[in-house]
Amino acid sequence: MSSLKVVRDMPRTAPVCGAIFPGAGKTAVLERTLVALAAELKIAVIEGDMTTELDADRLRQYGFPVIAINTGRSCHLDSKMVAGGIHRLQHDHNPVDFDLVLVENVGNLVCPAEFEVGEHAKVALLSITEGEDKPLKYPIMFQEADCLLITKTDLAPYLEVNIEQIAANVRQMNPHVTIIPVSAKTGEGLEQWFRWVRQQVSDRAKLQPATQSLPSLKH
Ligand SMILES: Nc1nc2c(ncn2[C@@H]2O[C@H](COP(=O)(O)OP(=O)(O)OP(=O)(O)O)[C@@H](O)[C@H]2O)c(=O)[nH]1
Ligand SMILES: [Mg+2]
Repeated sequence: MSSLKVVRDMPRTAPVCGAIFPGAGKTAVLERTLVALAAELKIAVIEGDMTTELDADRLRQYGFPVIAINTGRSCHLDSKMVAGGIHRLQHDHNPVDFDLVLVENVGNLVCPAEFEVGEHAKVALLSITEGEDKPLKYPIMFQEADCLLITKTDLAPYLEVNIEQIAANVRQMNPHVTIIPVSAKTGEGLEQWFRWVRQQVSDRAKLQPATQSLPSLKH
């Protein structure tokens, strides 16, 4: 079985992959998400970084399993790495029956968009500090995303940035993407993000009822 299929067949999960720009606020949004959804969902995190477990350590304090994957010289996670992470989850938490596996990809604006990891939904994050033109200059991630979080909206009063224009540029690339402006600092927009995550999990649960074991990884 290919590693892509292993990830896609992960029972009752909706892996979400947030991946764009170092420092866009991926880990900050994940921290908020773990706190907000702790009571209702069993969550695991696969945390990809080129080096260090700094982000994984930030997330471990919330009590959910966090698998750290160092990609070394590679600028993105691939499906084999994520499948390996899922099997580590299975080994440490048997039987695996997670409602949601969140995957933080390496912060990078090109590579993570080009390599599938088998996620059921892809979330891109773009900070308002990056400017309105980035969706036009780096279109691939925006074309691939199911959801775009426009992050750090609390900084809007200090910047000359037009959030409506960012959203319009993204829609030009991808008319179907769900766009949610958020601030992990003030909490603005996060309720809408949590609703979107819950909806992904419930849609996925309807498609694939829970099972008690994972498919084996052969490659
Ligand atoms: N003002 C403001 N700062 C934020 C917000 N979210 C994150 N930050 C700050 O932005 C910096 C990067 O946040 P992270 O959550 O580490 O970003 P990341 O995308 O996970 O970064 P990498 O994993 O290194 O690519 C930190 O200094 C955060 O405190 C926000 O909503 N508002
Ligand atoms: Mg991070």
